[in-house]
Amino acid sequence: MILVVKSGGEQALPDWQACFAEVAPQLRLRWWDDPSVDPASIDYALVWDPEPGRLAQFPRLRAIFGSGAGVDFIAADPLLPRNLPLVRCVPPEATQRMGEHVAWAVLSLAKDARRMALAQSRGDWDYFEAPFAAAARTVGVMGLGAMGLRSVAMLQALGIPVVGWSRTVKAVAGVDTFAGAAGLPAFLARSRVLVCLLPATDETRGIIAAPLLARLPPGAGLVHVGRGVQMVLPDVLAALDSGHLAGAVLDVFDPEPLPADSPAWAHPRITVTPHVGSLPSRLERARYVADCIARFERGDPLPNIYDPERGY
Ligand code: NDP
Ligand code: OXD
Repeated sequence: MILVVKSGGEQALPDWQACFAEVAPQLRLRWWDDPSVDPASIDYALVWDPEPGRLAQFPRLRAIFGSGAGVDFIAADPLLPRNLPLVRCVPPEATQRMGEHVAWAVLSLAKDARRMALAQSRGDWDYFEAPFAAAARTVGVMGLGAMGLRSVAMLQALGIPVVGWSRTVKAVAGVDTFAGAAGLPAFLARSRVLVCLLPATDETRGIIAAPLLARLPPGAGLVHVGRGVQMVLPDVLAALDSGHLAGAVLDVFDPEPLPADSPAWAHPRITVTPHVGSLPSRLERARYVADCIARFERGDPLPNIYDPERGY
């Protein structure tokens, strides 16, 4: 069985091969652009951002695996073979790492870690008292899926109150939940820190913009880990500069990498992270994909399948 890979650059192929050799030695891994691979011999593909139209050129392809949890870069292909399952990569380590990132970001806003980092870079003993404990401010999590729910649980474990927002109504222990456009204003009014863990869809594009930010309580924090296209960066900068937002920890941008001349880099209230919210190890992802392939070969259902109707 042949699995072609386009994730992490061609230099990552030996690492992917070593990982799969450990968990699925029967799979033969080839780089996506390897000219010696007959397109008709390819069974599976593991990809992050395939060039549009390429997947449709593999006539025997049986399933497509995203190398991340968000598969928007794959689903954007107008020629994507819609008859094949497109599986999001959500091993346990992915949600764990996201929960850690979200908890770190929320705590760093509460502690004003950005202020401390700037003071340290100046050699300045900038003594200040954090005005509140993290547990005194409710965190609003947008997106109560695999990533959102793990993040909620980890925030709760820190004693931080959480509210949640999703497309459909959800019951989550210990969390007041809101759903859909009708539930958004009440959810935002409760969110002293807003965490975005939404997938990129037509509905969520540009959602983090002035109208939404205006509904947050004054002095709110923002943690963005969804997708860059969801955020109107000039609106976030304006809200920070007016003081309506107190701080932001931003992991995803449009475009990526964040251009060198972006005002976000040097902004005193923004912590920039380079799209590292959750990056499980290749071995963990290989184990997950190998397990999915084994299930698929047995005829068992696959987990975390992208739904083109919902767009995520
Ligand atoms: P899931 O599909 O498991 O969950 C998505 C959640 O978003 C669901 O709760 C869904 O609602 C909600 N949602 C979708 N559309 C809307 C909408 N229009 N309005 C309100 N809620 C909506 O996804 P994951 O949790 O696995 O991942 C979420 C996203 O996180 C990924 O798509 C990706 O963009 C991002 N991500 C970023 C990473 C990083 O490193 N920065 C790493 C991993 C993921 P419902 O429950 O009703 O279906
Ligand atoms: C993902 C990501 O979707 O890393 O997994 O952004």
